[in-house]
Amino acid sequence: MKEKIAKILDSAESIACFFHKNPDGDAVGSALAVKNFFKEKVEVYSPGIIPEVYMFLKGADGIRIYSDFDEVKRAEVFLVLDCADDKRIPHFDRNKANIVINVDHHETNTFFGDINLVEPDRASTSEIVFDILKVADVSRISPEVAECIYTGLYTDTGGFKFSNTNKRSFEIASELVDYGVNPSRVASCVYESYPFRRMRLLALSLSTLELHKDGKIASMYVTWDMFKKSGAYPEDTEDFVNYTRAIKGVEVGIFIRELFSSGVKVSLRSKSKVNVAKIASLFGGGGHFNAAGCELNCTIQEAKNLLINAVSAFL
Ligand SMILES: [Mn+2]
Repeated sequence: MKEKIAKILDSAESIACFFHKNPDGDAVGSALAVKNFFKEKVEVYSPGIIPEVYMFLKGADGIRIYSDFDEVKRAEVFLVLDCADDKRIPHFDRNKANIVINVDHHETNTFFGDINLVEPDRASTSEIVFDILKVADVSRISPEVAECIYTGLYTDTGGFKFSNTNKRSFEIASELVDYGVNPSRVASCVYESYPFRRMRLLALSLSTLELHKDGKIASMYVTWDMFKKSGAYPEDTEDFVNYTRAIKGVEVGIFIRELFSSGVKVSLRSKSKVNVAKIASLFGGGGHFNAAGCELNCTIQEAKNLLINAVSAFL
């Protein structure tokens, strides 16, 4: 399968890469690895703004942000990365490509591609992309390509902290260092380069932190008013949810962000026992065992109560 995908990508005249809304380091890293490997023939499209912390990756400033699918050019291959469902790509029109390739590691993947490479046991999509690129041509894996892949693996394992971190993660990381990655540079770019406005927002959000159910559940939220007060943007809330899980005794952390239009976006994190992807799927969302999310058309308080009740049933 990887040989087949490598061949298709290598011989294609044009490739367009896509990933989900609210892109994270794995989504951006996977796509930019492909861009930096196959160069000019690749165009990377994002349905939303790229979080500022990933702008250090080579090619990040060339990502096309689109609001309407009319802005997306026809391509021989649509390569969809780190995306469980093509419904998560707004207005996705597969008829603008000859072939859709779906490369992902979400257990909930819907196999929407013409070719589907889905490996739920992998910590990141980036490392699957790494496999494909190595098959295509190891000599073209530059330090920049390796850095994109490393960033995906590094962020999806929460800096090699989450339960998806295993021997294989470190082996891949070690291999990527051989290809020229500087781990301390990536760590500093990702976790020590936040805009100040993010910290102002975090201070406001942390004041909403609460424990429920004998301290097994923690919740925290961000309102539109807090965005206005801090000058921060929705993409600045990436990783806020991890503060809920960071508390001793907490099994499940809930983070709720008020959406501009209406409704809320919920992020769920668990330490080990609780499958939050299952809980998120009750509300039309999805994700991984320890990290998942969903959107709800209700207020923050309503979402908080709904989620606390749903999570309690799994404790
Ligand atoms: Mn991922």
